[in-house]
Amino acid sequence: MVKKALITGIAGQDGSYLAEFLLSQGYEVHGIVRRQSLENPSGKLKNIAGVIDRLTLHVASLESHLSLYKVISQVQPDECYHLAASSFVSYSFDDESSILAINFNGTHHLLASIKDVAPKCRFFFAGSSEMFGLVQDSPQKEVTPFNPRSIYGISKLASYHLVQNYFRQYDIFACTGILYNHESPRRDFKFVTRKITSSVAKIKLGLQEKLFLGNLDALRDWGYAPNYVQAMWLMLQNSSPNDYVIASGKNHSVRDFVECAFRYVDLDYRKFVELDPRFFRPSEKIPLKGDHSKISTELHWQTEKIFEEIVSEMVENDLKIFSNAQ
Ligand code: NDP
Ligand code: GDR
Repeated sequence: MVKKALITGIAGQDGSYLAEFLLSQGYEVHGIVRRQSLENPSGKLKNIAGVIDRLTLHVASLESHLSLYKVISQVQPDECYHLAASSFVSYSFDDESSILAINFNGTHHLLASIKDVAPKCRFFFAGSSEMFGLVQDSPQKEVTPFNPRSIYGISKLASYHLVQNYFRQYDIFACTGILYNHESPRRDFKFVTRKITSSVAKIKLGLQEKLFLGNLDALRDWGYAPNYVQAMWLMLQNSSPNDYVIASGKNHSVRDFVECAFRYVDLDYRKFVELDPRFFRPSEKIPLKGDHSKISTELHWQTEKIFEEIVSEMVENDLKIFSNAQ
């Protein structure tokens, strides 16, 4: 029997890689997109353009319980990967309602629908290192106490608790991957890595003069997105639902990323980078860095691509995009 997978956020960075991976494993792949995405396929659906003919897309939105219920009833998936979210982290708490409506209520609508009409469906939830927030220890493990400081982190942590309770109360195979930052040429331009690599490409091609950034000393644990979606799949092949930290286990600063990206095109970043207070966020005293030993030991997941390789692949890709656009 061909397995059916449903991916929310299929046109996002992770959703698109996961769709390709599941197709390569012989799955029938269904994905949820918003109506606006179908109206602008060359924009919002570009990440899945290469495989769109092999996917079945459904229009639904995380804010609408009914739309999700209908998709789950119709598809009857064996596995559901819940990746859609309002994924940009803001510390301003100025848009709490919409972030909670999308990230928390959306997770609830999906789980409740699965419980009612597809209780055998296995459920993966994309949690985040932002659930740990202000930490006392580094690296963080699955047992590290959570202390989120953004509404995004709170919405992910609340969803994590909901996911655990759907397993305990209703015996749904539901689990959370606690994902640290992961990047790729499909990363959205608002995130710092893609902002840097696209600017480096444009500066090299003479299309941009300066790159304005926030805190260059902020540390992140950066991994490779195609590698992280394999961890999601492994988690749903497990004998029982379990939560795992998915991380590279290494810290680099934004400055390291900038230096590496400019070096790739033989430029000195100090001539082009300027600080802009608009992009500053309070930095962590103890950095977010994950310990992936549980998933490596239990599910044999291994990290792929070192930091420098990820940076080079992203710069190379942006050089192609912006030279073709000229
Ligand atoms: P993206 O931002 O690239 O993709 C998110 C997707 O969610 C987009 O396709 C977006 O659609 C969709 N979406 C947003 N709001 C809604 C809505 N209301 N209804 C339906 N769909 C919606 O994220 P990533 O692929 O990078 O991340 C995947 C998941 O992993 C997210 O949940 C994120 O929070 C989490 N995560 C990601 C990390 C990372 O480093 N990438 C690290 C930790 C966690 P549209 O294009 O229409 O906006
Ligand atoms: P993050 O990613 O907030 O970690 O969330 P982002 O790339 O936005 O920030 C990473 C670090 O870079 C610093 N920074 C800047 N960030 C942005 N966006 N723009 C800048 O100009 C800039 N200058 C410095 C930030 O302060 C931060 O320290 C990502 C998302 O994918 C979430 O969905 C996910 O949950 C977390 O990673 C883990």
